[in-house]
Amino acid sequence: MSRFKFSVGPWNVHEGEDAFGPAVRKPISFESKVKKFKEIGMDAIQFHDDDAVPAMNSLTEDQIRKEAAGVKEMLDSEGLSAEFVAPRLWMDPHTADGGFTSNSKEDREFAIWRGLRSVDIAKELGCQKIVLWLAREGTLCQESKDPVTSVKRLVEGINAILAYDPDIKVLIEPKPNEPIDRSICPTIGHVIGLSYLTSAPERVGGLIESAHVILAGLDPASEIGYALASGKLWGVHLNDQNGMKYDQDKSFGVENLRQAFNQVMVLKKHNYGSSGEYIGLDVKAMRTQKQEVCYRHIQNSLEIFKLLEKKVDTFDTAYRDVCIEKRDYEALEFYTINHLLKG
Ligand code: XUL
Ligand code: MN
Repeated sequence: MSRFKFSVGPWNVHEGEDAFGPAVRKPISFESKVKKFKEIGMDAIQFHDDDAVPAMNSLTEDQIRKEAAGVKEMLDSEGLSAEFVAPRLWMDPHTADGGFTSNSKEDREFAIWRGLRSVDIAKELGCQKIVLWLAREGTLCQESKDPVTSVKRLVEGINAILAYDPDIKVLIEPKPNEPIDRSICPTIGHVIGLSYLTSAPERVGGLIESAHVILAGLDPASEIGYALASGKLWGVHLNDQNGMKYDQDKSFGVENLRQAFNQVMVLKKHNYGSSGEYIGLDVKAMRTQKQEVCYRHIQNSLEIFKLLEKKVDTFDTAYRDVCIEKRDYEALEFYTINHLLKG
């Protein structure tokens, strides 16, 4: 029995469209996704603001709160919680040049408006976490944005969210690139540094996604460790990624099994989850997957995580310590691989 709680977002079951081709699967309603997530073994749902309240730009603040309250009723009836709300600041034409760091004042104000509405939605859903995946906070054209001004604008945006509600926590999800290049927060180190520039550093932390770390050429378990040591790991998006290419969001552990094992190891050993944090998944089905098996990647990720938990439990730490004592890291590596290969 896993001691962790698990979460997933509705975007993790999608129709298979990509930059080169259209949808290949039928859309599934939000309600039926939520039911299926519960059946698979999820404890909570992750939300973008407009997953909870579609077409929110054309609604009043009251209407937004009312719609969110309806979603909360639905979650309650399924016995599910909400983990976080993330303003979707990359789809809207207002955010073509970024949200908080756009060169347009009007667009920056729009980003803050969506940030504050995300807080309203989070309160209605009964959660306190706002996730900022800073999709377009960077640039493809270096001369178009002064890097110092960009950091200050980002801090201003976060400060506005922090000031709006004293219980809200902001979790920045770093990613080095895609859709933009030269991200302002490419790694968790940047996130933690930025947290101390805000008006309430104790309410600004991070959410680490395995694939984003691999895209930065780094090791997910090390990045997770850095955030845990800083007391700033408040969410994870476990998944996998084949090298430094486009963002693949593959099932957890399917490409880099040893790295996945070490992620589970560091999370378990250092009591991630003891303050209610979830093991969040951010995985996408391959485009080739048929309709009737379009949840398989979520089931697989959960199963692989649980199998790796058993591998962590049966890892011979006494033998590891002997190897460390003798400084025989070749022996330790062989033991680790052998342990993972054993049935
Ligand atoms: C993008 C990404 C997003 C965030 C949620 O790469 O990971 O799905 O996790 O906004
Ligand atoms: Mn993610």
